[in-house]
This record gives sequence, structure tokens and C-alpha cells, in this order.
Amino acid sequence: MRCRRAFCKRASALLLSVLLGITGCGMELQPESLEDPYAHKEEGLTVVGVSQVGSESVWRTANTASIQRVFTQENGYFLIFDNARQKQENQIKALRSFISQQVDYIVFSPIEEEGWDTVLQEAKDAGIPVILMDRNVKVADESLYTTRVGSDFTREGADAGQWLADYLQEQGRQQETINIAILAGTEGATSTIGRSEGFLSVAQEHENWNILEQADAEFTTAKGREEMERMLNTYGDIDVVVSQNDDMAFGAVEAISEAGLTTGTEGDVIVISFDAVRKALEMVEKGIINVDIECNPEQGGLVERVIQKLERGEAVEKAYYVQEKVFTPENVGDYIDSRSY
Ligand code: GYE
Repeated sequence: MRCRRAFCKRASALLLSVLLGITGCGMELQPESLEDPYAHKEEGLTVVGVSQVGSESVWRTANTASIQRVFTQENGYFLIFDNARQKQENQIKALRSFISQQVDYIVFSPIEEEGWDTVLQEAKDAGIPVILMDRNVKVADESLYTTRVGSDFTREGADAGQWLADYLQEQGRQQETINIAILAGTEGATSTIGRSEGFLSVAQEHENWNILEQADAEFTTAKGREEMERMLNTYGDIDVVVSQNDDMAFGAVEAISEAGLTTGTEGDVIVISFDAVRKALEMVEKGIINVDIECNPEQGGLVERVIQKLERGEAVEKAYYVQEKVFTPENVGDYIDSRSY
């Protein structure tokens, strides 16, 4: 019975994926695989539908890779992966297709917090557990999702603020007016909300910190560069840039240097970034970025452990956090070589 059910699930999963134009990154769905798709497949795989936000950043690519490494057929899974290309409506469509395919689990990284009640109710009604990865949802009924695996973004933002407070103190600049420009990520995303809240909570304690603007730069390099350029033209003096991810920081550093200014430990503008991907860590080592607050994208393993617990009928927590560090020129050297993304 279990085998027949698994076969049906996978058959309908494949067909619907092809019909809906969903390409499986974990498993590329080639048209020819329709000829005899299951002849060589093991039975009894756990079917997992993953809806990813997009591919806006290096972090996101690493997050996707982490999922694809874990949810393989060798490990007992059939992965249906959908890239929503930064659109909530695409995520809702993907979730609905997972529901109609009767997947065993839905894993998804919600682009923004609001707007999920209806589709998550549909998943609940279909008896499909939903695991949030990376970002959170704001729903009236918290039982609409099983658990969330991700980062504590408010803590990350507070770490950034605390680092700045300590740094300014070391430099004897604690009385000076410090003009701060914030490059914010996607509006309404948990990572944007948390990093802002955490940083602003520390900023509030420092009367000399002057937040010039919080500009929406969507977590991309192109937007980071564009918004940085605009803010440099708008404000005469910017002492600190807080970039809510590395990709925006790359764009910001370019814009600052094009304006004839320098960044980092010896520079005109202090740069604080988040994510800590390899290229950014190298910039920390060179003193171009002052500090990088790590956000750990390696969440696939933790998501799988949650699924295994659920498979065994065990209770799970409502949230699981990944471990993260703060990188400065002093400690970054020990970590760069082992960074794979
Ligand atoms: O910082 C950014 C990505 O939500 C933690 O999204 C994630 C953020 C990450 O695009 O690079």
C-alpha cells in the first residue's frame, strides 16, 4: 500500500512539475524522463516540496545547495524544487502545486512575512506539515506551520550595533555625530525586519548616532550600488554604511570608491555587512569591510533532522536556530579557507 502510494505521489509529482514548468534543481526534469520515469527508482522515498525565494544573493545560492545536497534519492528523498524568482505569487502557486501533488513535507523560505494564512490553511487541511526555512511568517494561527529553521535576525542586528558601539569607543569617537546609512533587504522579509530592529535597538542608546536613511535595496548588488550612489549624492557626510547583506555591500563599496572615497579599517566609511560569504570575508581580511555578521545558510541538514523526527512521530520545537559568528580582521583568517560559498 505504502509503495503504491509513494509511486502515485512521485508519478503525479513529476507530471505536474513538468506541466507547471517547475524545474527540479535537485533533479533536472528532462522531457525524455517522461518516457519511463520510474523504472530505476527505489520505492518509498519521502517527497519534499521546497519553495525557494529566488537566487538574489550568494547566500541564497548556498542555501539552495545545502538543501539539494541533503534531499537526494540516495538519502531517501524525492525533491521537488521551485525557485519563486522573488515573487510571493509564484511561491503561493508552488505551495498549491505541492499540496495537489500530496507531497509528504513542504519546506519554504517565505519572501515576506505577511499573506500566507490562506495557503498554509490549505496545507494544514491536506495534512501536510510545513517547515519554514530561513525567514518567518506572520499568521494569525501559529499551528499553520510546524516549525522554523533559521537565524535569529534580531540578534544579528544587535551584534552589528554592539560591534559599532565598541569600535567607536576604541576610536574615541563616542561623542562625535555618526551619520549612518542603512541598505535594507527586501521589504517585509524577516531578515530585513530583524536586522533593522536589532541594530536600531542599539542605535537608540546612542544619541550621537544619526540614522540618515534606511534605503530599500532588495538584497542585490545592483540595487546596493544604485542606492549607495544616490545616498552619497544626497548626504554630504556618511560615516557608516550598514548593509543588510554582502551582495548589497559589494555594490556599496563600488559606489563609494567611484565617488573617490575609501572604506574599511583605514577608510573614510565604516562598512558593516551581514551573511559572511567567502568574497566578503576576503574583503574583511583586506580591511575593505570592517565587520561581517555571519548568517549561516547551511540549513538543509537541520531541516532534514526535523523531518526525521517528524517521521518517527517525535515532537519538534517551534524554532531551531543555526550557529553564527561575527567576523573582523582579527579572527577572519581562521575561517576563510574552510568557506565553501
Ligand atoms: O541575508 C540575503 C538573502 O533571508 C537570511 O536573504 C536571508 C537573506 C540573506 O538574499 O543574502
